[in-house]
Amino acid sequence: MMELKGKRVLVVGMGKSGLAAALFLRRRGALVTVSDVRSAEALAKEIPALLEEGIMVEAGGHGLLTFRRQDLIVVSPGVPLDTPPLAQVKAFGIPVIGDLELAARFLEGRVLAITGSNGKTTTTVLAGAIFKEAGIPTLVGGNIGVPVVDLVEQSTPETWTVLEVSSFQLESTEEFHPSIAVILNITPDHLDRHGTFENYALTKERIFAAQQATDCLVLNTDDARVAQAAPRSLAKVCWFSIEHAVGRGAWVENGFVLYRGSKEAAVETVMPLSEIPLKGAHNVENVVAAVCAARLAGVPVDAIRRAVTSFQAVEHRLEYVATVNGVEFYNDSKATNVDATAKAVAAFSSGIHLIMGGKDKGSEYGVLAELLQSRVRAVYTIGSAAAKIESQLRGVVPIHSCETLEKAVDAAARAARPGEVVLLAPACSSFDQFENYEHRGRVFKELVNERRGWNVWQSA
Ligand code: UMA
Repeated sequence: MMELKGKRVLVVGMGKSGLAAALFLRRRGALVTVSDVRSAEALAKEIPALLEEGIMVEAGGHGLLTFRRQDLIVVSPGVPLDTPPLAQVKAFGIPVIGDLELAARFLEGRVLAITGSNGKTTTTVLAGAIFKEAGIPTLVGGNIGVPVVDLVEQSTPETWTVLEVSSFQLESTEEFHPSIAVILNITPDHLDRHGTFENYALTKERIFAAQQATDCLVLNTDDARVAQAAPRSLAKVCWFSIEHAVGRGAWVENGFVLYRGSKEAAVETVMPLSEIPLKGAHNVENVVAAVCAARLAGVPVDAIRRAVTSFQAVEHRLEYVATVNGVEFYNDSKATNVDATAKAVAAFSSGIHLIMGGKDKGSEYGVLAELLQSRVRAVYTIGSAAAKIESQLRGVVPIHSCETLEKAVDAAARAARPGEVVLLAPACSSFDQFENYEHRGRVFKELVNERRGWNVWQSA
């Protein structure tokens, strides 16, 4: 375990994870400074609470001198490692780690870590629910919104910590060592930060970099890029698939989820697909991945089945909002990349009015053309990515330029006929018009719920 007492530690970023890290480090006796590019005015809530704890604060930018005077630097996930002062101090030999690595050095018990471009949150919450159903002391957190550092002090040698981990967090790991690691899928995302798809994929692979032969790596055999990772792993590789049987792992066959621990072991029937309460083939993948991880951890089949059957969709992930005048509204605000939007669209057979747009992340929207043509009646664009989306999807389906979510919901609701669907699945991040994807999803739900009254009034 790392000694922190008396060490000078700089935390970069004063968001959720930075605040958690700063307070944790302070409790362990470190001399902590937090640095953020936001102004002191913008951080008026955070700064007094930190000063109160004896933590120093630098607001309005990252000063090189602040960075040079440290024994350790802890970066928040959203801070790129090539941010100027960070890149410079690395050359002076000051160790730079992320919040995940910091937590990993103190967490007790075992870790199940889940990454992937899409489905991480649902799989993490579901795996956590399965472990809890089996009576295992379980903590759930990470990229999901609960800083992993906040779980450290609750962990014990008996705990399973179920973590959603992002490429941003994995970029700066060294010793992070999950007993079970899961890679759900790898499709283009965050190319603005990682540069190329291959760099992004290799960053995801860091989830198993410190694993050993006694650990397990669960891979999606249906995803070609994920499957390529297997030869680079020292861990026991297990597979999941919704398309065919696997030698060791979980899969779908004849309408059932099945599992076997090894090629020689008997096949276990976990549950019928009809009992999975979530919409979309991608959610079947998430369930099968969670089943595989849970069985590897020794969770009995009956606890898995009970937990899956009673599982509710996580907020903002293809979440049903309401039916207004026969039109169903779904909130998939967490569809922040093109692949997630494709999966959301694929969950409905036709009649979709799709709201897309936000802040572009260097994505290619043209790959959606075929899918959109067969299922989507119209696209309603919002945010700064609108022009790019429109130019890449021109002629594929009718496109309405709406600028704001409010106008898009209004236009889509007016155009949709009973039996059709209005789907928010933006394929972009939210930061141009909203605080984050949760804020965007909440605004969408409020707009939909307002329409419930509006429609009653209209038809009266
Ligand atoms: N900042 C700087 N310097 C910079 C960049 C940012 O000071 O160069 C500051 C910002 O001004 C801000 C703070 O850093 O005050 C924000 O830090 P952050 O972006 O790391 O955000 P947190 O609030 O700490 O949230 C992070 C994760 N955010 C990101 O990875 C962008 C959250 O994931 C996570 O839930 C939370 O930690 C708790 O673990 C969100 C996310 O969007 C959901 N993740 C991406 C995704 O899922 O696609 C990876």
